[in-house]
Amino acid sequence: MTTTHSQTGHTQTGTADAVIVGAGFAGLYALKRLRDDLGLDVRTFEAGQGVGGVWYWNRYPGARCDSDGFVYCYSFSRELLQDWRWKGKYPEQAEIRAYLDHVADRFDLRRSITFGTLVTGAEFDEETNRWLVTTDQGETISAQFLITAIGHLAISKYVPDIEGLETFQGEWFHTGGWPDGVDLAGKRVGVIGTGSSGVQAIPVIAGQASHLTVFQRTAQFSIPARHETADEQFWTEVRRTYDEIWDKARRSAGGFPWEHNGKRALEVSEEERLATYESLWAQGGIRFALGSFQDISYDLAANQTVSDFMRQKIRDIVHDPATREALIPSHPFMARRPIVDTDYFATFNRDNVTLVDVKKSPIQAITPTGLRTAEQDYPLDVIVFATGFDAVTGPFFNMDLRGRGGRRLNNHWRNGPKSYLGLLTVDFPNMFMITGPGSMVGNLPLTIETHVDWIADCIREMRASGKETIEPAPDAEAQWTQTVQRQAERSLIPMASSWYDGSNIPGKAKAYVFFLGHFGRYRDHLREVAEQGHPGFQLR
Ligand code: N01
Repeated sequence: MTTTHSQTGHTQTGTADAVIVGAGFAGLYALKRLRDDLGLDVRTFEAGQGVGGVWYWNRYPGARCDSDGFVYCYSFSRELLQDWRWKGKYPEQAEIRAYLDHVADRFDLRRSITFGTLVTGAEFDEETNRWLVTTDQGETISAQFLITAIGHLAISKYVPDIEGLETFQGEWFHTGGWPDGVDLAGKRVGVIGTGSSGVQAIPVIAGQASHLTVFQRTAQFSIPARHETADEQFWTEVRRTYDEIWDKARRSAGGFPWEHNGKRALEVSEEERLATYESLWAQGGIRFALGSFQDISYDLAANQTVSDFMRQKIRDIVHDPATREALIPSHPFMARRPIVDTDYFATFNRDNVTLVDVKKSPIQAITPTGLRTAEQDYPLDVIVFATGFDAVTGPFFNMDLRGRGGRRLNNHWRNGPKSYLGLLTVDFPNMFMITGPGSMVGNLPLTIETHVDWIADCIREMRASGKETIEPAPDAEAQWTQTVQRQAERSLIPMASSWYDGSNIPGKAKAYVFFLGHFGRYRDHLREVAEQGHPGFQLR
């Protein structure tokens, strides 16, 4: 181990060509590409004791992928696809971890990963053009490239500041950091929050607790998952059509092998419209959001047809009139990230489940024995915070990142995150962000592969041409950041507040965090930028 005193004042304990932060889907694939395909010396640091990233931490009851497993996986290796099959349509959290364990073993990735180690900061040294990356275990690694594979949601759990939480005599947990061995049997449980995590956890907790009280601030749309097991015939078909599936997904709007039907919702008869929604509803899952009419995500009148269809479904399921009305969302479907559930609305027909509308009757305090709203005290043994995350920027700000001239990332992003193409940001040379802010989202494993491949090709070219650093030109970053905002404003996203614009966190700068364009065209654009010699980037 070398020990060097650097320009930045850190005491260096080791070197690498690249440091990767995180060992989830993004970090594992980046490690494979950079180490095995480019031959770089790579160190990966992971805060968890195992691989998985967000899937390592999110172990709440009912945690399950809400995308179809056959495309929620890597596509880079045909052999990997041949030797892995999910048990059913939507893999459970533990199954996804098993998959990522399998990937780590199959490609011998663990020897380059240091587990249980949090990257606490990194500083760019302008004299050496290298990053000095520090960890909570006392390491300071000098590396030319810093790859953030930190995801959008891990490590940045949001627990609202509710008076009295420290006085609570029961147990409380956040869905994003669920410990092993929690037993809810026979307990009075309160769940705060009805986003994707709450909606998945609520039906499962209702089956375990003696009583469940759901504290809902905003009613949500949710699509039935229609989870089912996947048989041999299904997998034979997936393998037979492997190329077709991935080709479609890569060219699609959302990174999935489904497209809208090319029609506008109001150009067809009501009969055809309803038949379209009914058929997709019966299939379930994210396909319902992507596979109907082309204009439901940006045209309010078109959207009204699908939103009303879904509101009626809630009315059909929920028996109690007051509960039913409280569960009807007022914002348009797709103004927030779609949620996929198993028996969510039916859970409110159970005798042991109560819905409390905390918009009408706000939470006032947590007491030693439960939770108090403006109207009533609710005695509880366990409180579950399904209250989300300081998303996207939170995991970055959790580290002390300093670029050129010691400039801090949270200063550069104080009015909202900025990037060029979601990949790099000004004054932070060679800090490649995998699915960073301003990147396209969609089917995340595929977005991750798109980014990692671009980054690996870029590094290969830099090395071949003797360039030491890459960073965006300030005007390219400004323009892209504006494009990201404008694209979101053209959709229905501004009609609801959520983590997509930072408004879920009190005091956070309001800015759209993702590019909400067309996935296939975004991929084409990235490829063109690379082919044209990286216009918009400064290579030195
Ligand atoms: O978090 P959220 P999440 N008082 O921010 C409520 C991914 N994910 O963990 O809507 C009362 O969506 C808040 O209320 P409101 C997925 O990308 C994926 O559920 O702001 N309530 C909301 O109901 C997802 O989008 C999967 O009014 C408060 C909830 O807490 C993302 O993670 C599974 C409150 C937060 O919802 C985040 O989902 C799970 C307060 N003070 C998650 N503060 C799968 O793939 C917040 N809330 C399966």
